[in-house]
Amino acid sequence: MLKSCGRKLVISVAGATFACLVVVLVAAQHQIIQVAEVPIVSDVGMRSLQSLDSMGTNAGDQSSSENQSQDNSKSTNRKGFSAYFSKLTRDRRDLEKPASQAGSASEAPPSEDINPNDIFIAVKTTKKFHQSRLDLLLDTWISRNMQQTYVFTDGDDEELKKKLGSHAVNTNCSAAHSRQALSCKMAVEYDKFIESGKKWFCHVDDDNYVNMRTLVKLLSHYPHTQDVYIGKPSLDRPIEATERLGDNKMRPVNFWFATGGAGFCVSRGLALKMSPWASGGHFMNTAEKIRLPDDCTIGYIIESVLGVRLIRSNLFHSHLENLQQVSKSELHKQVTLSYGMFENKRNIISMKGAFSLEEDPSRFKSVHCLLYPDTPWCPLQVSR
Ligand SMILES: *[C@@H]1O[C@H](CO)[C@@H](O)[C@H](O)[C@H]1NC(C)=O
Ligand SMILES: CC(=O)N[C@H]1CO[C@H](CO)[C@@H](O)[C@@H]1O
Repeated sequence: MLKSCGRKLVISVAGATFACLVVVLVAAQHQIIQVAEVPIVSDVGMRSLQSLDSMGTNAGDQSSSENQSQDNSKSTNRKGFSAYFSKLTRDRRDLEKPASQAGSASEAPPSEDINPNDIFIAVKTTKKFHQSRLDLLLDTWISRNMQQTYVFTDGDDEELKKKLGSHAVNTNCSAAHSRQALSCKMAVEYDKFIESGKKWFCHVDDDNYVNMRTLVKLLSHYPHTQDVYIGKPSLDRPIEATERLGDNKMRPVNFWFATGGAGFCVSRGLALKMSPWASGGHFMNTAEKIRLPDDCTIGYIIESVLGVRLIRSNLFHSHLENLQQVSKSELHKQVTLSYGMFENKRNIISMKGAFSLEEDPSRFKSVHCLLYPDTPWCPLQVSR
């Protein structure tokens, strides 16, 4: 008996040792893989840095300011993408304090009773992403928010028209990913919002999930008649730009802006004040004056021209931050989410969810089933 116990002990000790060894080996291997991956990822960073200089000619991804943003943090980015991510993490921590401004507001009693119909959501896309990106949004959050969502694109699409009717807006802007084309779309978004008469203008990209409940909750803490600009900066300091004043005169300007890739909102009161610089053809002219993309131009008009400060919120998320850091238990509290890809390496939120990674690589279907378990296509077993 004792003997057999001893043998069992020996076996289990040997087993545990073996298991430990396996773990160590796997970990070591993982380390090697991680190390091997860094140059690849930083290479992507470098390439997108190089492409910055040719901003006017690049085409493709719809996120605009990011290239510009990276340009601004060139020195840090030279160290590679992992450094960039840890910088973002630091930023996130730094932002936690000012953001609690917007966060604690959600604990305070609402200042205005609004409903989803008071919000105008502009989704910026391009024709080549109608299937690959937009369909996912139409199946998930847009399906619940048809009345307040408008899609701004650059080509006619009968299928999209059938689904969205007049809410599918062909801006007639160029499909290029140029600064001009992006500003052209933002200009149309702005004009359509003013025309809509709604209380809040919110802009998102075609890789954003919008949680309408939390968005309504957040905005209800601010009066729409006041000056409110809310979102998340992608830089840890104000962007430095040069304002062209005419007569070949230039002036340096510094201002914060909310990155378009995470989504941002502007109150109607503030949007109306922006009109001389944003309505009709003015937005394009303003963007030209500082030679920056659409979301930076919004920040310029609001912060530099009108002197209104950006309210930071950590509830908005772009694919340029490390999405793994969005807390699983707080997923339902976020206002926007995103997903991205770096050379076969996914940047997505971490959640088990109703669907596998293969079925739902962006995790948006799983998020949608978490928020709306009664959706017909959500698996029954995840009734929360
Ligand atoms: C785009 O062009 C079409 C056809 O000329 C026009 O009907 C539509 O109003 C234009 N869209 C915008 C946003 O101006
Ligand atoms: C992060 C980002 O938007 N990067 C883009 C920068 O521009 C190049 C084109 O020159 C795109 O391919 C990248 O996706």
